[in-house]
Amino acid sequence: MIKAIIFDVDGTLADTEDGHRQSFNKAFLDSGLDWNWDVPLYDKLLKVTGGKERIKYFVNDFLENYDKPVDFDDFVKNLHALKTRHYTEMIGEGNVPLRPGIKKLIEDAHAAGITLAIATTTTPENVSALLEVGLGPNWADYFSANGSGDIVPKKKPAPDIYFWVLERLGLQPSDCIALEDSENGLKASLAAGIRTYITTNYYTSRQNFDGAEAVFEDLSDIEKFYRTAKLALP
Ligand code: XBP
Ligand code: MG
Repeated sequence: MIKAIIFDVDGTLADTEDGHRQSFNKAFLDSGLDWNWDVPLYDKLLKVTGGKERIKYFVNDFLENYDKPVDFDDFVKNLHALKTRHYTEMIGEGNVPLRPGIKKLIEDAHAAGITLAIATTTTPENVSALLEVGLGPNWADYFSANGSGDIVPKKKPAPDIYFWVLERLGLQPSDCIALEDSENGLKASLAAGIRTYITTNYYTSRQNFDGAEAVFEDLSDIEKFYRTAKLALP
């Protein structure tokens, strides 16, 4: 019996990654940096989760002859905060809808008394901005735990954020299922012992999903997902 569904955010609840990419580029422009993450480069950079970690990955592994500022950590933190402002502003304009079937799944599961939670490496403000638009001002009422951002030492593919959520829910991994979009996310949820379903997107469709219970392009056929995951919904 599934007692809880744990949702990843970026790429799963909504197709947000290109919005992140554009927001990084706006922050670079504002900061006078001639960095531009085009889609092919961002596809490579998505190997690293977490925006701050991704900026450092870019500087260390993709830039040549770049003199890091002395207070490099502060520099990255400030640059990322600027990116988050751009991203939340963009999301607030309401042009990034929840992916097909997501709203119905959340409403059906919540109505049936299934516990819902979030396990993401993105920044908490990004989750609020997305779900205020997608689920309304009381979006947080649907979720019993909201694990996001820097609250754990290691981000996906480490399982830390999933362990953080399980601990808050007081549930065993076997009581839950996870919904993810990426190989990093799947590695994290599997390492936490949680059966995981995948919905793919432009950036993740070619990744390795060995170990997933099932892989869907999206949840537009939500009844098929309910049958596959043996969810007695609605
Ligand atoms: C996806 C990520 C995040 C976003 C960018 O998170 O790895 O880092 O790409 O958001 P998930 P931030 O799939 O776990 O939801 O810049 O706020 O990290
Ligand atoms: Mg994701």
